[in-house]
Amino acid sequence: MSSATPPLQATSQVLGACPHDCPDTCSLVTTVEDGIAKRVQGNPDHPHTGGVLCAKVSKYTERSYHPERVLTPLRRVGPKGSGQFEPVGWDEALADIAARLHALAARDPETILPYSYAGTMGLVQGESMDRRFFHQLGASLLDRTICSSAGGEALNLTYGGKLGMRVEHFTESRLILIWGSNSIGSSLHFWRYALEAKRNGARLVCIDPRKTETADKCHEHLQLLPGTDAALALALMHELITHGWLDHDYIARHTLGWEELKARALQWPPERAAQVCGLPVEQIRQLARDYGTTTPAAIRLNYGVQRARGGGNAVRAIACLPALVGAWRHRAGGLLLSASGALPAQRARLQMPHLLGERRPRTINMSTIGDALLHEGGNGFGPRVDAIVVYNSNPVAVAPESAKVVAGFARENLFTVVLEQFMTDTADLADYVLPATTQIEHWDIHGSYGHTDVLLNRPAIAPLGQARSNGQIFRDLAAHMARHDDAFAAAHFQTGDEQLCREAFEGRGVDFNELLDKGFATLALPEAPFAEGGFPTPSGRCEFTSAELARRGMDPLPDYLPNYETAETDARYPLAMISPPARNFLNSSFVNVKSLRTMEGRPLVELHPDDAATRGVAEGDRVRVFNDRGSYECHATLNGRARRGVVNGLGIWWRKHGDNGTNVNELTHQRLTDLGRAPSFYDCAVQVQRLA
Ligand SMILES: Nc1nc2c(c(=O)[nH]1)N[C@H]1C(S)=C(S)[C@@H](COP(=O)(O)OP(=O)(O)OC[C@H]3O[C@@H](n4cnc5c(=O)[nH]c(N)nc54)[C@H](O)[C@@H]3O)O[C@H]1N2
Ligand SMILES: Nc1nc2c(c(=O)[nH]1)N[C@H]1C(S)=C(S)[C@@H](COP(=O)(O)OP(=O)(O)OC[C@H]3O[C@@H](n4cnc5c(=O)[nH]c(N)nc54)[C@H](O)[C@@H]3O)O[C@H]1N2
Ligand code: SF4
Ligand SMILES: [Mo]
Repeated sequence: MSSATPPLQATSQVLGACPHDCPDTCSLVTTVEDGIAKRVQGNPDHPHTGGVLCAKVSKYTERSYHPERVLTPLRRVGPKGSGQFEPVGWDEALADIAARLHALAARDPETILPYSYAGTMGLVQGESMDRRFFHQLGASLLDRTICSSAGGEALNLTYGGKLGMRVEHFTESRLILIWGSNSIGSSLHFWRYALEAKRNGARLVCIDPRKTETADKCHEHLQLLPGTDAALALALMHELITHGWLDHDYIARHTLGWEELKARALQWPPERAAQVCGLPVEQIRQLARDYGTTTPAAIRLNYGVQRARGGGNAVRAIACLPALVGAWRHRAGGLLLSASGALPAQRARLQMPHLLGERRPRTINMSTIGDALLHEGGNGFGPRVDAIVVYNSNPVAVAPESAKVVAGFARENLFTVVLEQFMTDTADLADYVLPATTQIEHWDIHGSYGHTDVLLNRPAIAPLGQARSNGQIFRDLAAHMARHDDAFAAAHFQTGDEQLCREAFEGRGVDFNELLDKGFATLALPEAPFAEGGFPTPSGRCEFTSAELARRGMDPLPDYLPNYETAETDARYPLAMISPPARNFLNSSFVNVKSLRTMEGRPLVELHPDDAATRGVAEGDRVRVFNDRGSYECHATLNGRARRGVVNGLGIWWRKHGDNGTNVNELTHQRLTDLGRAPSFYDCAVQVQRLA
């Protein structure tokens, strides 16, 4: 079905993997005719993909062959941000970049910062040669917190790892709580399993401040206020306890801190939570009854819950529920937030942290990149950041408090290199833009955070124009660095992308030949991970109380922490804004694909009709959404998806497509979550005003 290198025969089908930051990690089949990719489809032989792709990646060829692809290296000629660039040869660009990075490193390598996230989730194009390069350099380290680290740390503290149910077993669940996830939009293949469960008679419950497409299709929707999930979870515990809907045997054998958690939960009668969450008390009681009396019950938790101040505590509180009712005993019971902890990847081999030697560079949090780039240095921060190398990310659009991010990237004394496929908001502010390949042009290998298969991605076509893979770019950059520093001449800076794919799971129970043959391989993992306890925590139990949190001087039990920004904290901004992803974009990717942008229409904010009426706003009106940090102009829609007091600013448009050159992140702030040092994107108070 596939060919090892770009195909020689006239028509072929090449197996790949979807690179995007999505839990589904689909297996792709690219049809190639005469060296041109004609279409990208879902692999019918891969069970999780089931031959179906989302609308976005069905348009992948439109994205790869987009007329606005960056296909040559570009060097800035005008002032920063003027958008004036000239094409430049690879050698000239890389020689200059290497010379400038070398000069900075000779003074202090911590002045250099890599900035990358999950533009591709591939282990090779995402986190291999790049890391080797920056480790050798001794550059500042990046704390990659922008998405999942609050929930991730909460799982680590409670279960001992990012571990959970196998997604395919949701089909056998009798009750599914879809908690903080618009699965139809963001995890279509999980939704297919949930639908199968529904057909088998399962009850589906959605817990989300927004009336999403997913909420529309569930039996019940709890439309709580943003950032109040911990209160809801504690009230559910209260009901489980007072009604005796508990698995005492499981609690006694496999949990830590039951008496303490019980005392905490008993402070949360449903009436109290109803007040905090803005929910009818009967709805909370009913959910507790369903959860306490239905077996097996499963929770599909997702990242919507953890993007507020108390997001880590909320995930911890929710993660306690399956242990209380013994849901883990069944393979179709328990919880799934992320299964990425089970991935046996050879990360150290790919990334070579030992190249740091004795050096221990400072770490900069990607979620506060605005402040970091504006920092003059000193005061415990270390040196000013003088160079940033961005790849697989578009921070100017996606990082919080954009005004500061833009000001940081606009610094004339910041040397910025962006590896990109397109002229994003971030690329616009670069000194050099280096053309990167798309997924159908390079090798890669992928784990998944929503299922437990490993996928191989083969190149289907030759790189377009002069594009090079990230792996290739860092190999080439290392070759230029070697003129200044022998260490970069080492053989590990020459490992090719295909070889890196082979090394990624070598000796870890994943058969590369099976990957070459089928495109995917399933990890050998237990059917029900915690049926017999065995949590990889220090105590070996599900830790309701955490000695680690106590050691940090924090509350060892999960609790409800109110949002940073509420109507009470500042009466001028009475509306809570959340900014979940738009269905036809993937974060800020695909915003430039015309067919998808047409489906999304234009930048929107969803308002409740009552909140609109008091502001004189009608359907389709232009509005200004604002707070002290900035102003975002877009159009209002009263489509029934917003609850009273909450506005939904769907993300993440490119700033340059915005009515006033901004997007939702003009309004978000850089304060971090309780756990995991993550951004609190959905903890953001605003006001809305009609524009003439
Ligand atoms: N189409 C599409 N798919 C995507 C993405 C995309 O941009 N577009 N992004 C990908 C990425 S990077 C990620 S991390 C995943 C995210 O995957 P999910 O976390 O499943 O993301 P969403 O589906 O947006 O679900 C977040 C939901 O949480 C809700 N929410 C907001 N605040 C709260 C709250 O306080 N409590 C509760 N209970 N719910 C809340 C939002 O209204 C939204 O419906 O999706 C991935 N998939
Ligand atoms: N307000 C608000 N902000 C948010 C969120 C939200 O819900 N609300 N969600 C947050 C979340 S969950 C996340 S994960 C972040 C995501 O933020 P990012 O990780 O920055 O994701 P994208 O916006 O998709 O940008 C990825 C970029 O990588 C590029 N790219 C893709 N593949 C390659 C490659 O192989 N090589 C190179 N060099 N480039 C490549 C793409 O062209 C794209 O421009 O945004 C966060 N920001
Ligand atoms: S974005 Fe998600 S649903 Fe769409 S093809 Fe990729 S993995 Fe599948
Ligand atoms: Mo994310």
